[in-house]
Amino acid sequence: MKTIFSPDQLLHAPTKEISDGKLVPANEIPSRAEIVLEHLRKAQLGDVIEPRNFSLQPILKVHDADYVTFLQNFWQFWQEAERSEEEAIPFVWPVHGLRHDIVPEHIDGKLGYYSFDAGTPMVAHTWKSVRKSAETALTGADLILKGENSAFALCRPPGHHAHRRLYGGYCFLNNAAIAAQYLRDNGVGKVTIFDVDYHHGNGTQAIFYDRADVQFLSIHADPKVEFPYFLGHANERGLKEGAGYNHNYPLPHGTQWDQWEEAMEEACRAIVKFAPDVIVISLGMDPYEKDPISKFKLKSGDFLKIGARLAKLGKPALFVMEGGYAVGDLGVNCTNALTGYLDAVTVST
Ligand code: 6XA
Ligand code: ZN
Repeated sequence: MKTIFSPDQLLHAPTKEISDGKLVPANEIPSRAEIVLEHLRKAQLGDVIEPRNFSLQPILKVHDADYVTFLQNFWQFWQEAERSEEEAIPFVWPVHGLRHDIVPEHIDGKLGYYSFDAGTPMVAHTWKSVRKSAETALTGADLILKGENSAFALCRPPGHHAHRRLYGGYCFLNNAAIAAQYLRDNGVGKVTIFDVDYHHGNGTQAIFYDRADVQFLSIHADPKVEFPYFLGHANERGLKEGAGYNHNYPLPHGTQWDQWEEAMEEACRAIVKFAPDVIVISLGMDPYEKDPISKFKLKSGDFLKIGARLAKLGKPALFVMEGGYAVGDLGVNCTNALTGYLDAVTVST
């Protein structure tokens, strides 16, 4: 399986974030990608290649142009506003009852308008990294289009919380959604996005909520008690043509493999029924028992089982990395998911 990654994805390097009501050291840090690379190389998973350049067009199929322009020019606005801080954090949002139809001119208004949390700092090179991360996912999609059975897009920064015009949860561009849309635009009939990250993929859900050509399924911590809090309940089933194509499996804090696996089996039945041509896996390693910001209890070996079960679906698979912050074990867990997949594919063919 080829891995796609660009060193430019390391340039976004925030040092802090707001969490638990205080400034704490950032969790979504460049070393996450480095440790994954190191372990994939050790396991000889396959070649590591750089993403190719894309125009903005495939990104603009998923994100609104004014939002992309904001991300692209943000650091210039920040400097023009004579802000000396090296990390920009929003603090005011157009929540219930406030207007969304006028984009503020002021930098703090813009920051709040295009975000949904205070835990996602922007820094000088954020745009460069997030664009490359999206191009990493697109290059993975290209490999699948060229006939590869699987590919691993080592996306960092992650993407599944990003909406059409909102960033948050460490995500700016929705890498999995951009790849899925690109597959659709290049002749793939039906795409499933299966999100196994600990957190609900609210952005991906919202992007495809009224569509029947892209199925979305997510196994995650119950939003009643976990970020992102405001989306991810079981009764969100899709709208209009998309009714019935959205599946959420919220689980309680403390969930261990047996319960997680039951949800995965239910999700797999829905995937088989949908019969996609390609599966995009939003691969988060944060359901892991030692993850510092999560409360599920999956063990390193369980990621092998996740990979093997995905292989049994028998469809081309594009893995797109999302979360996972137990940096010491992240490389092992990610490699387990991918080798679990490859070993099972080898057995069944
Ligand atoms: C709140 C938690 C952000 C979650 C990020 C994540 N600061 N999403 O891992 O999948
Ligand atoms: Zn997560």
